[in-house]
Amino acid sequence: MSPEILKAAFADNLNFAVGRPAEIATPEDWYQAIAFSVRDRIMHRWVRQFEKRNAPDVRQVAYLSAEFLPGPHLGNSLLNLGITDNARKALAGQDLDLYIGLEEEPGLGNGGLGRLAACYLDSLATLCYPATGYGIRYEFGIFDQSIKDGWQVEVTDKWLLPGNIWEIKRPNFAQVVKIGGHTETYTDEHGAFRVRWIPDRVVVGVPYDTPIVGYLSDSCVLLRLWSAEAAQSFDFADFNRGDYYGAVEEKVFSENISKVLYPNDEQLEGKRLRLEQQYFFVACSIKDMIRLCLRRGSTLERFHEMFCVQLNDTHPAIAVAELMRQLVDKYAMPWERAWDITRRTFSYTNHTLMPEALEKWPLPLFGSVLPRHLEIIYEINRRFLDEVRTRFPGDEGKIARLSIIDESGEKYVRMANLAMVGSHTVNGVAALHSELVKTQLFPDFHDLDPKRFQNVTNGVTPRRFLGLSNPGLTRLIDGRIGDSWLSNLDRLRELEAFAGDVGFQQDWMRVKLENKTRLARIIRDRTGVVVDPSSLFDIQVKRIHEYKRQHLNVLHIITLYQRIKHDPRLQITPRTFLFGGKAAPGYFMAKLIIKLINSVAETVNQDPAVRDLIKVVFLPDYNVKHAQNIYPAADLSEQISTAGKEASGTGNMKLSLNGALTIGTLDGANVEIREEVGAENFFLFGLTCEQAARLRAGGYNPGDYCHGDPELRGVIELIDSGLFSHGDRDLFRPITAHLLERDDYLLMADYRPYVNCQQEVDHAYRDRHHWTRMSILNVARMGKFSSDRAVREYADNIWKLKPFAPEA
Ligand code: GLS
Repeated sequence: MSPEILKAAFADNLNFAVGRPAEIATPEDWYQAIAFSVRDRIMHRWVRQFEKRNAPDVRQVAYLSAEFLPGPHLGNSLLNLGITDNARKALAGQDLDLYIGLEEEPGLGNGGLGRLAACYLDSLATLCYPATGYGIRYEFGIFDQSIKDGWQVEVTDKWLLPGNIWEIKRPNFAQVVKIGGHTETYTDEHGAFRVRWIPDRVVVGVPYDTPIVGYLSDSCVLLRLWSAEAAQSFDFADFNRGDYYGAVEEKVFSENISKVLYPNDEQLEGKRLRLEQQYFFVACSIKDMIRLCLRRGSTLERFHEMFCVQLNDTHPAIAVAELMRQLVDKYAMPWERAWDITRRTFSYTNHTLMPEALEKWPLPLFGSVLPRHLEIIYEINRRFLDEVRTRFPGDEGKIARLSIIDESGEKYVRMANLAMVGSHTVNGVAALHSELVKTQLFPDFHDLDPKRFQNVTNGVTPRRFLGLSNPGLTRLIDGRIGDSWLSNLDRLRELEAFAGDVGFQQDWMRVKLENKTRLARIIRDRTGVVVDPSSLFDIQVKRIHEYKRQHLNVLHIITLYQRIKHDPRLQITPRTFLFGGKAAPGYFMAKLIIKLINSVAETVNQDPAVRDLIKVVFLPDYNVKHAQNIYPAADLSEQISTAGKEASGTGNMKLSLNGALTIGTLDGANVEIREEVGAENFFLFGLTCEQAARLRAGGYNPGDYCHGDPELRGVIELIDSGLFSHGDRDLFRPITAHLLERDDYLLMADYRPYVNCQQEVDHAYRDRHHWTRMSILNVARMGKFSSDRAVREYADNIWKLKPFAPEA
């Protein structure tokens, strides 16, 4: 698409869609005009593919996810369409990057899980798989984080306020969803015994569609997000009686369902509204698939041939019971047949072993929201447990563990067991995690049917996280190995040949320095802290969680601080420690860790004795947009979770892909990253998963580690002395007391190995050529972690899905 054509398109859209004369157009107006022009081009592709996508023999994947975190669309869509340079030319002197930067991102997810879903949509589109991502159009996404006095403050995310150009409302495909009430039996016209659900209320789900275009592939996938509306938004009967508020009440009540994203990562929020959200989007999506299946002239007997449905964690697991309800109650299919179709339709990805994330709903609550589903789940469970009993007669313990209903105390519906029973395949998200899913999480299910278990190691899209975020490095790589690596990441291997090339290393260092200089400016503008771009940028960006151990990182910082204070002539590699991440609003310890980081930053950054050898920064409001500025500037990537706790991680991949070296434990995908990049190019420390388990089993006493290590003791004492809290000795006591008394995440045991490993990092960074060689090798060996590879594995091994050729 030539610059002239784009120029005309921008002008047309400024005129017709935005309605502003060029002379007075603001940057926001220009952003809109460009976005409309890009959307037009995506729509063109979308419409052109319509018939192919909807051909009777085309099988589709439906990716059901309560979270999608796509990031701003404009920059990525320009890149994927291959028109960034021409768009720049078309704007002749105007600042395209400024316009791209104006876009509000849809924060419809908490962290890794939602971002993974977005990476998979990018790869599904790029590889031309027919796919739809189904989710919720939250009016308010993840809160914006600001920092006041070192504490996190949550601010409502009003992402829809400026309007959302990328979505198209489709009221003609709206679905009605029932909630609450009771069930009744009746006899149908053929004399058959049937059940119907009489709800308390109904809401309408209206889909909003965002087409996602693939990278230079001409193909699109759809992100279809459901928004809740009242079935009847204004009750004239109430209004005429003079009850104005009553008349709009139902509207407010119904719209609540898609109002706000629950801001917890890896934590169950057992609230009625959350269950309603889950059911709402699942019911709309299943009905939408049934509609599409019937429209294509197929019968529901072939539903599983038309659709495979991936459950992104247990949040959409109610889909198993919903499909059964539709097939049995609405379409009068015999139970056995419906169950066979259901089992062939679903597959389930587990994303966490954290017990607090495993969803279970109190039975009375579940029954009051979904009375018919509870009956269906009982029947699924009864039949399933009968089978188990024939295989393991008399093993009541096993039956209790496998049951979808937890009856050990107060009764619960276990969503993971429902997902397991209703799926043909379950997978974990990294090799280690998939092993732990078999051995720790679902050992009884594994005994029952080991063939059902698979691993698909996560991947990330190199388009957004290298091509778009790091244009300098992209150009440098293109210059050596051509540009086809962006859709075939294994080709980065060709960079290995240049790892020792001094000229290439210098270019590599130059690009990194430019990226760091840019980030240093952002840090200064957003926090007021001045950092030196030539210092080592040591970065930990991710949700704040005790298991991710941001506070272990802080213990190291205080260790260095202590050393510098004790020895005024000490020479260490100057470092900038950068943190970013949100804490769940109700997670006290995580919020206190943010306060600790900011308090240590305040003390250390101002202390002249530190001689600027270390700087500590907490960059507020970590989100996709900010991540894109941070990854390219990282020298060191902190992946320091307690072994066995991080299912995979994906930030670890993005940072390494941008040339950061990892300091990490043998946890999640770190294990595979280390395998790929080579042990000599990875800073490993800490307990393994088995060692951690043994330590705990043997009666772990964290206090012993502290008392046996004067330096560690000094660090803890310094925190308790009130030095970082204006003399308040109690402020951080919940953290230090927990570390000394319980230390669930084994920081005390891993402290010394971590600090020693950091010393190796310090030394390694002094040899810049060697460091750069390691950095190049990290990038060269990241091919495995492309989401294209992951999506192909899902398609081949789980979904049995074929790409379609987008060109007619
Ligand atoms: C998560 C895991 O914690 C991450 O390790 C994983 O990379 C991600 C995607 O698989 O899923 N699970 C979760 O609930 N939030 C996550 O980020």
